Amino acid sequence: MGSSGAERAAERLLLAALCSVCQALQDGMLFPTESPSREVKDVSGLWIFRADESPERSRGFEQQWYKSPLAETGPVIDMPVPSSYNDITQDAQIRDFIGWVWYEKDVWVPARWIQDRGTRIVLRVGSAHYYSVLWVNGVKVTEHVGGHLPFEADISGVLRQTSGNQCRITIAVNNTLTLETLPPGTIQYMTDRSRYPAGYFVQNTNFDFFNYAGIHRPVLLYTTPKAHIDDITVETTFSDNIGLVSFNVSVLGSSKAAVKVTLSAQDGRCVASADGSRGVLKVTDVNLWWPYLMHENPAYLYSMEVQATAEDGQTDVYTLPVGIRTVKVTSTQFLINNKPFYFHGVNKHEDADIRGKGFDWPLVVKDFNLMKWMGANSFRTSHYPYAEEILQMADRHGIVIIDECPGVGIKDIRSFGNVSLAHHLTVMEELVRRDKNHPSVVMWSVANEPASEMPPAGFYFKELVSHTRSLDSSRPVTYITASNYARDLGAPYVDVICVNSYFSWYQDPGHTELIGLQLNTQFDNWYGKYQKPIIQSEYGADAVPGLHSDPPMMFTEEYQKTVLQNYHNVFDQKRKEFVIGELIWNFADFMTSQSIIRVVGNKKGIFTRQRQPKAGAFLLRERYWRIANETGNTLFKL
Ligand code: GCB
Repeated sequence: MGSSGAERAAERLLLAALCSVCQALQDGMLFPTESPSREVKDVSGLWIFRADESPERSRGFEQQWYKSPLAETGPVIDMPVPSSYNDITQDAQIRDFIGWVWYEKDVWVPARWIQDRGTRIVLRVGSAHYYSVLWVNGVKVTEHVGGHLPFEADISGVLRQTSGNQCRITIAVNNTLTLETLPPGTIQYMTDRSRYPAGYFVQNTNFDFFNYAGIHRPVLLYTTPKAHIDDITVETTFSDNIGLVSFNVSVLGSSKAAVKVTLSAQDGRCVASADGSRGVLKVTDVNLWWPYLMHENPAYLYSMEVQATAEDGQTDVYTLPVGIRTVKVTSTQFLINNKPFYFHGVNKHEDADIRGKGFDWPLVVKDFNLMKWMGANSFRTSHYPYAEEILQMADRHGIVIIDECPGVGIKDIRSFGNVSLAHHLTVMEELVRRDKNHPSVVMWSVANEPASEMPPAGFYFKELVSHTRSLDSSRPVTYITASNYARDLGAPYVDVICVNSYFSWYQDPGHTELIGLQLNTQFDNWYGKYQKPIIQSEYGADAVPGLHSDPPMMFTEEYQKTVLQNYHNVFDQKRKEFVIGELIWNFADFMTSQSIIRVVGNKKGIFTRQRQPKAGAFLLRERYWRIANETGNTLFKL
């Protein structure tokens, strides 16, 4: 790539795409499900792929690779979807590739979809990192900025105008990060010709995970009737034994659709119904949605069926799981259903061998089994929104979520400007639009460890937090901080203080005896200044599995355990006061970029990357089950 070709291309695309995202936000983003009026066809699987290795990464656009089958314009390789492309081949150039890559798949669209003009056909990508452009049969149908949220396009017209049932889907994806993307990054050209060849560049980032790229979540085709349910918003509360579900349904394609809403219990019994697109359902003898280990019958979900019947008699049906629960924050507590909730959980990553950040059901189910095994009642989606399927699992298992946007590594003052802020607000809109109806989501996190001591951070976070609250007033808002409390400019705006610290690791390495003092000081400083409840949102130590020493030394399993124990002693004191949670960093080892402080990735997992326990996992298991029995409303057996 010559001078700043990739950057310029990325920036041009960013601006164009932001406009289309703003418009798209007027529409909903309901998870595609089947119903009597809707069909879903998963077109994930084996796709073909080519990285554009031209110096400017622009050959694909110049030669219009989307116009004809990709195999006709050059060599292609097999590429699974969903998956990151980085670890699939034996080629380090593909692993570390920066720029445009091209994916293509031919699919058949059922003839009845095309013939029935009352059917709307939508192409949806669960997520692709970072910029994406989509074509169907050579016609551009949409583009999207941002690596962790879904995007979709109505392709009915294109399919009907082009070649009928055959559908060639082309997706170009670019992982170039700029100062204004989330997360931010920069491309650096190396100009010393005695050390680097002409055109040599690297991508610099300030976050500690590998910048996996590609189509990370399923690609779906789905149908709705032309007049269709576009979005549903529910908010829940209760009083004594009466649950209240307020709903708002938006219908597109008909201005006079008749909407009917029915709420059913788990045994199929209808417990409430209403006519109209807005209203409140009353549920007597309500079964509340409780977190795992807080109640003997956690994660109770009702089923809300929405029917919209248009003037022509066509009915669209969409069913949404609904958990009835409340969330409140006081100066010392986090309340779920008016009862104190203590977060004993984990921070995760979407990360695994071979597939990178690609969605994978076996991995998701294994991770939930491990979380439940260890007695974790919560996790944070560090450092970006996770797949919707994961949130659905959390709803069904009662695992509480702090839902984080990809605002990680915001360290450069140029990333606090207006363009960055506008994009950050848009990403929060996309995130809230997607995740607002999940009972498991109890708090929004707008960023992780930004340089919140820089002067623009005050204005930036004030805007960001208040905008997020205006999108959803039913949940608290936070961001995760690592900075010195006295210099933090964003903390006045958040509802809960979330602090990361690594005493005896990044500070005073080897000195676990200092943890008690330093952690107490940390908590007292933050609480003294803000009088808000505090979550220890990260703490931990690297442990290379199988490495042992006694007395403990850094990188051994014993050292990781000792760090944890020292933190726990303080948590046990402070949770009687204002500490409302502890989230270990990290659930599992994960891949990072290569550096002298990472031994094939970050090893702070209490499980290995292959999900086998280290000694720390057993320690946390004992602890979490004990805490559950102390703080839950019932007794649980380990
Ligand atoms: C942090 C970051 C996290 C890192 C972790 C570490 O503070 O939030 O992304 O991976 O520390 O292990 O350094």
